[in-house]
Amino acid sequence: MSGCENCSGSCGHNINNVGIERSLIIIKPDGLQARVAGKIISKFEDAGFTIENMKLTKIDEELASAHYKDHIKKDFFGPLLRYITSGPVIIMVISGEDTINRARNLMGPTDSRKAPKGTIRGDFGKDITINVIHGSDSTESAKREIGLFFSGPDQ
Ligand code: RTP
Ligand code: MG
Repeated sequence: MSGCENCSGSCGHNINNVGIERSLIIIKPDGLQARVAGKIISKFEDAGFTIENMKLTKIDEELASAHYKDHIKKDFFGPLLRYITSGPVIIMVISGEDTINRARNLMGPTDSRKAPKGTIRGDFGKDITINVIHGSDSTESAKREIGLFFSGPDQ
């Protein structure tokens, strides 16, 4: 991976463990509203991921737009922005082997109605927008998103 040789593992990879990756996970507002955050966290722990950081917060429009910048021109951006800023969320950094792929498999596909039972979206999501969880889609995205939500002395 280029550009992070000296990062000491602060980006989406760990220089000491080949295959160890990080992902930024968000339990979206519907997850807290339905009081299933604990069950979702348990699924990550049961799958062997390490929780490296976690906070309860509310995402404002500016941060939501930065996080979902690739979707700004999509027709679902308005509803997405309203949804993700609608209530408290839990944001976590998890790590483990092949984290990006394994976490997204655990989450299930974007459309909760198509997600198999046993996946997080299959068990707790409602539809293609209200889908209870976010997970980084690449190590590059993870690095950017972790920096966005966990930077500065108070984070
Ligand atoms: P995420 O980024 O939240 O982990 O979800 P994802 O990769 O599975 O899906 P993505 O395409 O990145 O979309 C981001 C979020 O936007 C909402 N969405 N609504 N057609 C729609 O109404 C639609 N498509 C996507 C979802 O909340 C999705 O997770
Ligand atoms: Mg995505």
